[in-house]
Order: sequence, then C-alpha cells, then structure tokens
Amino acid sequence: MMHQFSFTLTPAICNPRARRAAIAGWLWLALASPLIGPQPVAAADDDNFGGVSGQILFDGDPPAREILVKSGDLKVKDPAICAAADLPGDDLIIDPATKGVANVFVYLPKAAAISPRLKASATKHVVFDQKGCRFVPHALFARTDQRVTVMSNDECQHNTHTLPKRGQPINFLLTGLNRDGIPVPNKLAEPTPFEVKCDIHPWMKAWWLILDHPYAAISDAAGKFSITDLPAGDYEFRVWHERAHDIHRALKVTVAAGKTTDLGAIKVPAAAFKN
Ligand SMILES: [Cu+2]
Repeated sequence: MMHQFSFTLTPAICNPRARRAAIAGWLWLALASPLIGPQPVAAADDDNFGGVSGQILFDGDPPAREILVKSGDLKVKDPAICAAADLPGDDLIIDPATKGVANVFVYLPKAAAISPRLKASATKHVVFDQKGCRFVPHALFARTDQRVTVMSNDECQHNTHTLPKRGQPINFLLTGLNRDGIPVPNKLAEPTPFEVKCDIHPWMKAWWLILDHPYAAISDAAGKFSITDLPAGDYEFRVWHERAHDIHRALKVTVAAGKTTDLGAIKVPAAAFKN
C-alpha cells in the first residue's frame, strides 16, 4: 500500500531549528508508515477451532447379522479361504451392549475453510485390505490428496471395482497375497459414499467416501464419532449409512472455539435401516 504525504512549509518552519525538527518528524513518519494503517489479518490461532462428537444409536431391537457365507460351504468360489469361517454381513453392524451403529459416515459435503494444520493429509496412502474374502475396512474415508492402496491377505484372486458418482471408476484384478498394493487415486470429491465390490465374490462390498477436505468421520464399533479442528462456526453435516442412506441430510451443528460440541445420542429408528 502506498502512503502519500503532502505538506506545505508554514512560516514557523522557516526557523532552521523548527525545520530540522519537522524534517525529522516527517522522516520518522515516512519510515514508520508501513506499520500504520491496515495490517494483514493475524493467522488464526488454536482458539478459533473446535470439534463435534456424538454417537449413532439403533432405536429398536437389533437384528442378528446375516451370515453371507456359511463355514464349509463348498458351493462358493474359493471355499478354502472364503468359507473357512462363517462370514457375517457388514451392511448393518450394531454393538449389542450400546446399540451403537458402526460405519456411519458423518461429514461436511463442502468445507469453506480448512485448519492450517489439516491443509494437506499427513499420510498419502489409506490402506484398503482384503482378508477372508471381506474388505477391510468396510467403510473408508480418503481425501483427494491421498491414494487408496488396495492390498490382499488372501491367497485367492480378488478384484476391486469402484462405482463413484463423479470420479473415474476402476476395476482391476489383485493377485493373491499382494502386500505391495495397488494405489488408486481419487481426484474428485463425491457427494456420498460409493460402493466398491469384488465381482469374483459377489457378497464382498465396501463403501468409500472421497472428499477434498478433512472433515469426515466414520462411526466406530460403539457408534461413536468425532471430528476435530473445525473453524468455529455453523455447519450442516450429512449423516449417511449404506442401508439408511441419509440419516440426516443437513444436521445443524454450531462449533464453538476451543470446545467440542457433543451431540450425544443420535437415535435412528430401526425402520430406517430396512433393506
Ligand atoms: Cu473377492
């Protein structure tokens, strides 16, 4: 910013001593002028950020998990691996003790501002594994600056087939016991989690959410989630589960500086999870 000064010599400044004093004053003002006036906004400090937490609970009597492949079933493909044990469905996992629902995505569809601490992902790879003909994890979140590294613990072949709404779908074969992994870039943010499947073993399904910011969480075994380091402000979170779909399309939350807003129990009626 340019600072301009205009002045005229007044009769008093014709006095040599007064003139020297005035010149010294102008000089000081000229040197100090960059420090006066509008200054850059100070960097946000820790006090400008807060968090949100909560717990997704199943409101009703939890159903038993469906067994997708029974132990010893020789009719399935690769039974020595895939039917080594009962394989329960992962599409609705409820903790019997708390009725917490696992694998619920809680996220901001878009983030207007990101904490300087989270601008770039700390790790560039998120592991997506396969074990006993199941995807691990079943629900995965990655940012657009990360790659999802697909690997396998199984001796049989699997394939990974993604069905994003905006990004490029991929479909490739993974050789048995591939621990190096195949990195999958996901360049575009998605509006909702999308399905990932193995076409060789049709029960194998998982869900990936890709966003271009860090503000997402996946509920744990007790249904709990937490998102930290959000700029203080008002938000609308999307709460999404593969069977219930939008539990909340726009859950309003106010995040206060230096605090975690605990939403407590978010009860979801059993009927919402009907297939
Ligand atoms: Cu498979």
